[in-house]
Amino acid sequence: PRTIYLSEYRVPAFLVDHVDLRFELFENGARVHSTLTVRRNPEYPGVAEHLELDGDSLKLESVSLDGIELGADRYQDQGDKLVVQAVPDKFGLNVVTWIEPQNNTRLEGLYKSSGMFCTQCEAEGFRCITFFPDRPDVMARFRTRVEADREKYPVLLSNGNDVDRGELADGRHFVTWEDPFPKPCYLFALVAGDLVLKQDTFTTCSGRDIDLRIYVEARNAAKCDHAMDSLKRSMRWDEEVYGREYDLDIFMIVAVDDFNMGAMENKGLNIFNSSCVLASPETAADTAFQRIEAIVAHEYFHNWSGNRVTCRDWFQLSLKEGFTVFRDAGFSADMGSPTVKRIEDATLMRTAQFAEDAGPMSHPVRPSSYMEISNFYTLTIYEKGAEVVRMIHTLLGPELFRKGSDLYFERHDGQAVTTDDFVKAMEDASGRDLGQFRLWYEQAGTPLLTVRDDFDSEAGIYRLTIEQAIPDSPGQTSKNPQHIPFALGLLGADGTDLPLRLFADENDAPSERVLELTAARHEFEFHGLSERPVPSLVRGFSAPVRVDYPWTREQLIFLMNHDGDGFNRWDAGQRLAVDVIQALIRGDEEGVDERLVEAYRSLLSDPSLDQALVAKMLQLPSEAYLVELADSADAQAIHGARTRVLDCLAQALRGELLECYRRNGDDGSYQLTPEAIAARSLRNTALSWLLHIGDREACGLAQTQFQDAGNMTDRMGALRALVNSCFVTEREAALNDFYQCWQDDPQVVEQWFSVQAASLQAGTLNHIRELLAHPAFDWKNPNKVRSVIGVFAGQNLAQFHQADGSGYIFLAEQVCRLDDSNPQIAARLVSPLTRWRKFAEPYGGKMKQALASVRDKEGLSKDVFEIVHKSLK
Ligand code: HT7
Ligand code: ZN
Repeated sequence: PRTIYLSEYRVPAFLVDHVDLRFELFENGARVHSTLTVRRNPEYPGVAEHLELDGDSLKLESVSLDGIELGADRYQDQGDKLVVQAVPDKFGLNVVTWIEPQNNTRLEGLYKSSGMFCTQCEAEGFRCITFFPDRPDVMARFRTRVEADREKYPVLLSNGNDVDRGELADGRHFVTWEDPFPKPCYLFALVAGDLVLKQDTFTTCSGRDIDLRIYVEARNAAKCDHAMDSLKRSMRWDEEVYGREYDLDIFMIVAVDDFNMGAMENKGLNIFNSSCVLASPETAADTAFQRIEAIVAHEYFHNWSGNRVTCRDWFQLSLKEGFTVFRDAGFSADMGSPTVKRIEDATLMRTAQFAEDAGPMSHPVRPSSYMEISNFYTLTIYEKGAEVVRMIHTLLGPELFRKGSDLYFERHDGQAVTTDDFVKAMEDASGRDLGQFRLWYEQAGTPLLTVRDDFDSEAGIYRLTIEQAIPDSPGQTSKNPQHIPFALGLLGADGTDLPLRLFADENDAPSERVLELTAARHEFEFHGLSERPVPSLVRGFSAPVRVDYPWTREQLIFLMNHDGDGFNRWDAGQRLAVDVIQALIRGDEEGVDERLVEAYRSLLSDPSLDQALVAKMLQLPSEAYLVELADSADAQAIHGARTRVLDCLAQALRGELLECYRRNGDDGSYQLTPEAIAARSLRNTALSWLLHIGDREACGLAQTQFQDAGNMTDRMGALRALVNSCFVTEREAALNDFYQCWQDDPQVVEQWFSVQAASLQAGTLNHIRELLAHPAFDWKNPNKVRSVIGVFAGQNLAQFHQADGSGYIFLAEQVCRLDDSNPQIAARLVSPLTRWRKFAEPYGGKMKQALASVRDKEGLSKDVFEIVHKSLK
């Protein structure tokens, strides 16, 4: 496969002003008539004689130019390109293609899912529908006529407004849609199916009524309320916080069962993975409700950050994704607990993005090359991209940031632009120089900050030295220091924040500062201190960096109890637990430090603490995070040490856990407030810890909870605790019961698969193979594949990392199998193996072997090829 470079970017030779599409949808295929209004791009350097259009898996039927059908000597169908020779400066081009959506298992372009037609065009799916300049800087107005059998497909949708509809011969009908906003073809969408409609209205800040529509299969009609409410909240929030009003008269969401990702922001017609839109308290857990709210918001926010202002090329993907994740994070923080949201985001960064940034696929937020763009929908583009925008927000402050975003939207409305244009708007609006800051977009790798301090008690000066180093990554060495906002607090012995005086005579010094690191080494002095303070570093995870500071366990316990920053209270608890677990792994300590037990005892027994924060603090660092922190990870040793800590905590705190369980009992109502979510989290954590140590009484509580639960959070909490316990009969009974009850609901069956695939007890390789053979498993459905294979390889450390390598061979087999039907999913699934360098022997070597077996598969897709080859380099 060919590598594409950012440095090769050229403006398009031809522009398309208008696209007229007509889809004839049949059971054995679809005919697509496309008429393009094309003109030469005056900005293109030189003269292009031929028009080149992208295509993929298309059967070309005819080509006409200005109404005259062209002979085969006037164009070449090269499969991935249609070259039309010697074209005039301005012309109409009509192309007719035949495609087979019913056989499209890649789920790119036009495909069928549960009997309905739907599309996925980002990033390069439109070329699977018709020949077109499939690049985001070609923006056109679309008019789309969809024709299909009326009975089978009563609902026919596309972008924009429906402008015409009518009957056709043979029981067929049509609807025509017109989108007034020019857009790149990746935002095109079409849906045809037998769907029911849930409708609502939103009145915008300027008083326009927007028709909100969610289309789902009839059986899901009762599961749309949460998505609809989330949508309305998002629309209001974007008006209030960013001044962004919705622009069309209709906003539609469609739920689709087979979908490669979470959702897609097509203009006016968002298409969602069913699991990211459908929810009821009986069928979806709190995490699903929160995810749905965040994804609905994310896709809605794209209407401005992505659609009105889009990307010039796919190297700029983070322009829309990073900014939109930043926006949806702000929304979620405002809708729930900001501290909890920050903890969740930082956890994802530190566990998974840092790992990606240190691995073979490491790439900058704005990459400079790729083979397959689908492989670049990564945590780096999304999450690190959002952190980069967040740092701009921190450096500028909320007012100047808002000025910058207003300027960005105003200046670039209707354009396809770059991350640099975004930074420039921020600079121009604020007057700040973000020259060095741009390195965050260009350099890959996670900066390591080494922090050391000393206290001069005579002078009352506390000195902090901070050194930054950015590790080498593929193709990048000797990196330059980056511009890092470093939020700092200093705690006195009584636990209060001390004033941070940078000068001896500074009055009214703040108790928190954002230090700006720009050099490889900085030294800061804080004056007027009568005692050695305890530092609270990188508060709120003010930058996506690693911090090396020699905290003592006493300091960490002190911060856990007193830090004024909730995030850092949580962080101190995590660091303490990591330290204890790592000491066990190294064999430096024989037992679990009593101080950890006592710290957890205080958390459990003090109801006056913020319970949402306590619920997070009680979660031990995940195995994945411990792997990420290790130099050479021994998977079984990590699992063993963490399990020992859990055992010890559960044994020592049995009374407190039972009390916590009772205190947080279900009051029968289902609310999504941070308090209610925290209560459910606490009672289910208590239950799982108690079952972890085989507590009989808790097993009874779990069985009762499982039977009586009024919501899926509690039912699943009980099921998970039972499935991970030693109570084999009870576990089997609950699993069978659950399946019998929910077998007709695909989203619930996915949860049933996941809970088993993640389980230490139930998730053995043999059992995973049984799940793959289960009648409810479907190889063509990405959610099912993810819920069994993805969860097993990504979340079941102890069972996946078997010393004989059987878990790796299993994964390699499944990746090869999926590579033929759905390369995007195969490429995502292979990722656990790419981390082979991180693991100690015998794991690392066997992971590498499994990866090599994938490399040697015949006819490997470009998607998997890129990942595997880069990982083996
Ligand atoms: N912008 C959307 C990306 C997306 C996608 C990309 C590749 C293959 C399939 C896909 N489905 C959706 C999702 C988003 O970030 O909003
Ligand atoms: Zn997005």
